[in-house]
Amino acid sequence: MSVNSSIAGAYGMQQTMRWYGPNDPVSLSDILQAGCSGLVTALHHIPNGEVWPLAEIEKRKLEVSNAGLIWSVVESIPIHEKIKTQQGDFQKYIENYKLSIKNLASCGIKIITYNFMPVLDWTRTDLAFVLEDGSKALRFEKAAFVAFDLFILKRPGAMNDYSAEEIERATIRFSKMNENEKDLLSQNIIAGLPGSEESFTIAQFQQALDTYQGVDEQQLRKNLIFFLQEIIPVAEECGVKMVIHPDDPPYAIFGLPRVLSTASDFAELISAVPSLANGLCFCTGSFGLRPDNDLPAMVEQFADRINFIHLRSTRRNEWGDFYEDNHLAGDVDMYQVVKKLVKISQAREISIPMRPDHGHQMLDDLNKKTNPGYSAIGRLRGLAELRGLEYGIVKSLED
Ligand code: CS2
Ligand code: MN
Repeated sequence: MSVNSSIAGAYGMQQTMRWYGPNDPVSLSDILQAGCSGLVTALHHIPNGEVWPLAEIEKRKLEVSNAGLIWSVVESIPIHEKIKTQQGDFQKYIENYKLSIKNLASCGIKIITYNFMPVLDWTRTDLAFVLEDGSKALRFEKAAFVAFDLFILKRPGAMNDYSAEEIERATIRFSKMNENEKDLLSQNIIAGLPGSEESFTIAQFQQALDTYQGVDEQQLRKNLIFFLQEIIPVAEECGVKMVIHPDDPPYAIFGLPRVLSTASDFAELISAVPSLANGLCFCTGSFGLRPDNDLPAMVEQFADRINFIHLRSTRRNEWGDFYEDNHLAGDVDMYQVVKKLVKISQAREISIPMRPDHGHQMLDDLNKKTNPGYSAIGRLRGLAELRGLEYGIVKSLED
């Protein structure tokens, strides 16, 4: 039994945080003290594509429960690139994936996150963008990103992907960068952010991009649906909910196709594979980058399939730049989103695991080595604000 409980004992959001395992500078005790009852973690030491062994799952589960927490969600079991492109022995990787699902289910871990982004997981250009209050945030600066693509990576055909204005802004931006800044930019984009299982050199990165020649959006979607047709019956049989995390950012980058950026993208997956085991990780930070994604409406539309929630807010500008703002600030209408989430949880009579998705590096953490986006204090602030918001909403719905 954990010492923390969800808001007022009502159905709503189960408070969780992500933990990267024994090497994470944030401890399980820190997460418990932040007020969490649930934990989100993955076996990052198991190479991408291999089966997660029962013994390793049990070991992690025990470690988590000994700390007074419940391992509520797996984030993520990565999808091998060969499954996304359907090359080589991809069927072997699908079979391995099924075994990992079964092994997790037999240990009682029943929500599994994954994403279907080609080559890169989430992408940012700046991991220490200083905000007015002195805290540091993750940022995506379009001109720097385009400069990397055109002048550092020198991707064939990249010029065709940008407007004359974007190219001009990138050219100016690049001319002002020194060698250190260029190296840091490359590292931020391709060396792998927390949670990504891949890390590349420039040459390796171009090779990885090349494996998508001939895999356009339509083909990638087909490959995702094929994968779901294979694994969802297995998940359903053992009571597991698979939840797909949206693309971040939710539009094409590096000429790679994207298939989970909008409500209609997910609706297509449902019509192809209707089982309720085919679920969604509702990440407001990712979906919220597109003004055409109506987040509260999406909560209603996918009410019976949202089985994991990432709450975070970004602020974008007219140039296509964005940074991660405070959880209750930025472009996301967090009040409306949380209100809808509370309502769907109450209607379903469950508590849906939620984590504050990223936080600012702030206070004492500014002097520590932290995982970008995953420092303790910034996430604690985000979680505390979100908890208060939910509490107020739950109470006012009772009035
Ligand atoms: C990121 C990703 O926005 C996010 O949640 O931190 O690491 C994300 O968790 C994975 O892409 C999910 O598979
Ligand atoms: Mn997320």
